[in-house]
Amino acid sequence: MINVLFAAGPENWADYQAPLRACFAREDLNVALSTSHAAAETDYIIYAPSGPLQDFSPYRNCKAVLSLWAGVERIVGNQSLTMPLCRMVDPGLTQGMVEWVSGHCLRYHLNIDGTLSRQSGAWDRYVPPLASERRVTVLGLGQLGQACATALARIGFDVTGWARSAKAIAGVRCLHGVDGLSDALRTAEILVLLLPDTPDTDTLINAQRLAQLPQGARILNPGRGTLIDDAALLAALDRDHIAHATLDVFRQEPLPPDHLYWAHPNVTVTPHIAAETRPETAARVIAENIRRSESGEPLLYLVDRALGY
Ligand code: NDP
Ligand code: OXD
Repeated sequence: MINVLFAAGPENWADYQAPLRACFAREDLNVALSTSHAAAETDYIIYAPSGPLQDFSPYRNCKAVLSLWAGVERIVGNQSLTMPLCRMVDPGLTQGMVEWVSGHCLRYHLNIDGTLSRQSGAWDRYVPPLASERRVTVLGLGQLGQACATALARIGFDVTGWARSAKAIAGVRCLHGVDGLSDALRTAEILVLLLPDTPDTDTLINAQRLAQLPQGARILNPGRGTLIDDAALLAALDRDHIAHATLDVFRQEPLPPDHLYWAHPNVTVTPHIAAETRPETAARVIAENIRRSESGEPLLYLVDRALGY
């Protein structure tokens, strides 16, 4: 019997219980799934940062912690976590992110906000350029950034991507390193942030880097709030260097009611909904990883604890 502890919070239990059981059965895994296994008898832990479990030290026989979240900044530095940590790479989550990013890029590209606010009776013909004339930069070319960059290139956008290491992605101009970042920013009419929250990415988008963006650039941040220096972004918005920002993630969530982003006319706030882990598809990933571990195969989506993602 394999004891799997669901420690991803009571609010998720109802949604995940049935898909997980179905996937364990499909993989022929003899699993006891519960929200309350004895610590020493727990083989795997399903984790979310919103869940109650933060001290992993009693789980001395646990073979892996399997996160339901893609971003692991709230667990990766946990000193009590001595077992392998896998993050979530879920086709449902990826598809959600592709839809959110593509939708908001098209919204900016077609000036949909401006068109909707012009219902005045004036026959004011705004003809947008074609997507091939619109330069979009995606910072972060991992599971999500790569899928979004590819989708944007398929729509026809002129896409540049940037990551820590060199990449080759069909239809995307791939850059990396410090020089690559300046190039990637210089051309970004629309900038998409899909980097993880790590010490290296903290406040990457500061005043100096915002100044490198073209006049009138727009920013989409579905990555993490820590990527942006908020004061610098607000200043760049106030002087119209940045025309608009759509922000899904924040240093403090929920975003406090008195935060300047809420009232700013050129900011759209979305409440961390860009992409949600989907129980049906995520359960397959969890079951596949337990199957792999039990048969001695390498785990999928292992987090590099030194890099922080
Ligand atoms: P991945 O780990 O697959 O990709 C991360 C990417 O960022 C990689 O391309 C990596 O480069 C790059 N990167 C990391 N550090 C640096 C750095 N210092 N300089 C340059 N590039 C760097 O993550 P995902 O694509 O799966 O997810 C990205 C983030 O999206 C998550 O960490 C999370 O914060 C956020 N997210 C937000 C959601 C939402 O609803 N708003 C939902 C899910 C995720 P390299 O390829 O070279 O390693
Ligand atoms: C995640 C998220 O990291 O929802 O999965 O932000």
